[in-house]
Amino acid sequence: MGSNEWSAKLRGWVEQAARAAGFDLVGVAAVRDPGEPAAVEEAERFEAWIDAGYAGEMEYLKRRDEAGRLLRSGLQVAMPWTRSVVVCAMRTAGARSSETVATQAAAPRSVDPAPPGTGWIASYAWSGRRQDDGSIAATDYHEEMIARLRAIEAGLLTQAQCTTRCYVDTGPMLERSLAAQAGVGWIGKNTCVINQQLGSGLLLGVIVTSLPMAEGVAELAAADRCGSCTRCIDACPTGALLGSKSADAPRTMDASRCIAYLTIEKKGAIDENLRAQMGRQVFGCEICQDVCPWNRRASIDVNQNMGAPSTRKGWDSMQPRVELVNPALDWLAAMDAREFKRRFKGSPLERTGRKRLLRNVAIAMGNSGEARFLPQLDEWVRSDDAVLAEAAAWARTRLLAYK
Ligand code: B12
Ligand code: SF4
Ligand code: SF4
Repeated sequence: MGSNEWSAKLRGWVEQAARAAGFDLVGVAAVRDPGEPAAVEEAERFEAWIDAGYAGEMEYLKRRDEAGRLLRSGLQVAMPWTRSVVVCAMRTAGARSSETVATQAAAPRSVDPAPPGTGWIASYAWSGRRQDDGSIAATDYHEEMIARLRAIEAGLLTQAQCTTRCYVDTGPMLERSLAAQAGVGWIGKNTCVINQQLGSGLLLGVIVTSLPMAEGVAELAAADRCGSCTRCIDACPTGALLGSKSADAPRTMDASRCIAYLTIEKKGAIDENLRAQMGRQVFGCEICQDVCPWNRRASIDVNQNMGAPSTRKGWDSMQPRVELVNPALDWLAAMDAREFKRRFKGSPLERTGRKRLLRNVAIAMGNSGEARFLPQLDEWVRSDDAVLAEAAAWARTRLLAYK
């Protein structure tokens, strides 16, 4: 007969299983009762965030149940049966890149000097799987991680009597908050989960379970190590981070100003007042992570709390695709629909699509100071795609002003 609660033994088993599945970090946390002060505080914080308009046009974050409660304001809103979560974390292809890009002593960063006329693609989207011919085909962490979570889930169901669900990104929950409760890391002023050893170049996956914690099995919450630092807040080009010098400053962002939102999520035209600040980012943004001292210090050793050193399993499908580091803007611009599909099918860029990527490339060209991009922009100004044509016209005007 299987266990019907999280004993220390079962937790030890799940930690081993997660490492065997290729995760770098794992933690277990009890789901808070909705009436608990910390749960009420979190629900109120999330509601206030939505009410302030910080979610921009991300309508899925604003969904409510029939009683009017925000679906993401607490795990038990959408899934009343939940009692605990297993939170797993895997380093991004970018965080792993220093180990495979032979010329780099450290992972390449968006804030390092780069060849003129190049853009930046967020390093979580660099991942790929090596093919027999030596090339690397794009992969997406959602699919890679969900398969690994399901392998752990299958094992868990043989060890314990419970109901489970696996989620990567898309579940009705605040994954970062659950990760903090499970001891994966603390929530930094850049709003990312930061692990003391591995930094914040982490992707999260969650197994929700109906298993309660056994009495005396404590959670291992990680200490907050931001202190009076404000590097991320100071470096954010659009002023999206709303924290302060104070160690207990809120860890909040106005996502409607965040370049990751503008480049990946925002459909249509991007607010003209934010375009110049977008710099060369064409997909996502990592500036507030790249300036964080904890990412400089990140090593490949897993937090002592979590046990053995990081496994290399899972590497096969999370290899960095070196051609996506500092991609030339004219290389991206020249990709027709077929070439875009060939390069990005199966990658996180596929969902954002070529149309939005070209809009972002046009803006980055405008910010580049490189007059050689004027003919491409002239061509786009005549495009049938009104959003691209308008972004190109803006970029053209900006480039001409550099002269
Ligand atoms: C919407 C979303 C975005 C939005 C908004 C981001 C944001 N900061 O809110 C945009 C598009 C901007 C975005 C960007 C990115 N994202 Co995103 N995103 C999400 C998503 C789908 C929902 C997050 C959400 O609900 N945000 C709303 C705010 C209010 O929630 P929150 O930040 O979780 O904040 C809560 C906690 O911080 C908590 N809180 C605040 N203070 C404290 C203090 C304590 C002690 C505790 C316990 C809690 C707590 O209260 C808040 C709730 O009100 C999650 C997946 C998920 N389901 O959770 C991924 C997720 C957060 N994103 C992720 C990633 C990787 C990114 C990018 C790095 C991608 C990129 N390179 O461009 C950037 C990072 C930008 C940044 N600095 O945050 C990872 C985070 C990994 C990590 N190490 O933290 C996640 C978990 C996806 C995943 N499965 O791995 N993202
Ligand atoms: S991801 Fe970029 S735009 Fe968003 S908060 Fe961080 S630095 Fe600012
Ligand atoms: S840059 Fe400083 S304040 Fe920002 S997340 Fe890192 S340690 Fe915290």
